[in-house]
Amino acid sequence: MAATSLNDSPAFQRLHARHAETRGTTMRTQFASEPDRFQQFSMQAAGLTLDYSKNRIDTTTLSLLFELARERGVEAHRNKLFAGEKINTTEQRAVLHTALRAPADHDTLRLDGQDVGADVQAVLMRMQAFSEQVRSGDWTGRDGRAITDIVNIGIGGSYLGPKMVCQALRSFAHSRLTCHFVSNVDGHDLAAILGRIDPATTLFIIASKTFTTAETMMNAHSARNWFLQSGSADDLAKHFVAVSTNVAGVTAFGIDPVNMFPFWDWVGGRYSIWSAIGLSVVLLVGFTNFRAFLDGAHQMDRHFQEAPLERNMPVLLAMLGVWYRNFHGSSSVSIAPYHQDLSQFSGYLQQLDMESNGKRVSAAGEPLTTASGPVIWGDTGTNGQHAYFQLLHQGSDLIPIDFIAVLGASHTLPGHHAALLANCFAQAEAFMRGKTADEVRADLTAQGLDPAAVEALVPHKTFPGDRPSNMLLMDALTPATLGALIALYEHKVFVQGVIWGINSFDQWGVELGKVLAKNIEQELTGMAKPERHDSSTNALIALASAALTGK
Ligand code: G6Q
Repeated sequence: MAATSLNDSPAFQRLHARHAETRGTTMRTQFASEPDRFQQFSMQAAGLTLDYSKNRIDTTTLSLLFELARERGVEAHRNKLFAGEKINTTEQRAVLHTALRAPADHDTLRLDGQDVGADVQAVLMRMQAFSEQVRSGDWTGRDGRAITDIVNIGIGGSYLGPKMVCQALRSFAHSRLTCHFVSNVDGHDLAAILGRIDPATTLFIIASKTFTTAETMMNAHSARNWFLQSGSADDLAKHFVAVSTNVAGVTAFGIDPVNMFPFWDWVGGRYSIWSAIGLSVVLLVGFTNFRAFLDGAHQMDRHFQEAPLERNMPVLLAMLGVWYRNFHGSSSVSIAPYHQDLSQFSGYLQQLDMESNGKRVSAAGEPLTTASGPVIWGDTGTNGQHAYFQLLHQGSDLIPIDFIAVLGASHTLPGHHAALLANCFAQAEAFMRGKTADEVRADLTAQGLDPAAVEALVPHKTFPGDRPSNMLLMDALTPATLGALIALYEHKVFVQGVIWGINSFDQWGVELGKVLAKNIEQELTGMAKPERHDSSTNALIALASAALTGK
């Protein structure tokens, strides 16, 4: 990462000055005076169109943002990422999710003696063969019937990606197969699914990179116990497979390594959908579609590697985000997909972005002197409109929004898609334009309200506008465009990590609570004597102990 602090970067200082200079300029006036703003501030890559014209930018601000990207060494860091350098320095790991989606004939990479490309292709071939057996019905359960239900047991990166992608590609799903996802250690999660499935036609995928994650192990053991209530241990092999890097752990659990799909420590959990962690996706939509998904991401990788920073979609998105985070004080970004099949997308991005860039020290361990990763949140756009969009339009914070819209629908219900897109575009327009007090006054007067009533309502019905948004468009939601969309955000997050000087690939912040939970669980179950915690934690443990033990 860049050695100097971000604050000391000359471009960063100039951007502060630029922010002050442009304070009085609104997007509304810019659109009025720059008729080709869309042409100037939109671009295409890997099947995606990005309209970034509704941002508080002009060419001068943008060139300063690219200057900052260069000063922070974005190009050099990008090259290190693709070259397999161990840029996850706290874990001494390479970060090679891009190698998972490279085509078979791509230049291969050697990492610590491993032929990365060959290993990736070998696992993909196994996933293909297995998925073809399950999908054709040749892989049968214990009584000879074909598999109907797939239950992916995993959490975090071993859950969010497969769940989001299975949902996003549901129009490509095999008609006999349903995928379920269990992540929560809360038994209500697993119990609800076990109540709906037939063990004889269910395939469990135990998805865990480490195969030690407490929630996943507890759910996996409970699923196996449930299965054994009606079946024999000899049948386990037909119904349990694993995705992991831990052969010993998988074997100890009782899954034959033949039924284990491996990946490697250079695949971070939140970047693992492209690996065998995507097995549920392959089963649901088939290998050809999964390959198209990888290819879409690879197209975005190539664009990210090859396009100059000024025409580089992930870099653009990243630098716009930096502009709002570091110069406008925006502490969150709202994601608004206008497609029901992308209803899990914001949750997926939440992990990708917040686990990667939610850090307050630099890669070198120094405290950061500027703000870093924002809060990522959102829901499908239409639902958000009827809930929190109020705050986005008229609240006191400036929250940039990423709209995601799909021009074609995969259903044939008349009218719906035009209504959906109209809402999406109208919202983006409303955020940009706002509604002035004079416009409100004119409207209310035309409706016949008396002047006193008009003036009482004006402040409430005025919209400040000048609220920035990006619009990401694709012709259709396909495996390829979905792959490109995810890769776009991965690289955006990477670039922002470089600007802030942090290691985007570790996640130490999730560890402390895990350790404390282990201790408290022992206390709750009577395996250990209650420790001296603070008075709040002591009281909570006492209440829960009483409820759990009935004493
Ligand atoms: C992601 C994180 C984390 C991880 C889960 C599950 O980047 O590392 O979300 O994916 O903790 O870990 P396992 O796959 O090892 O069970």
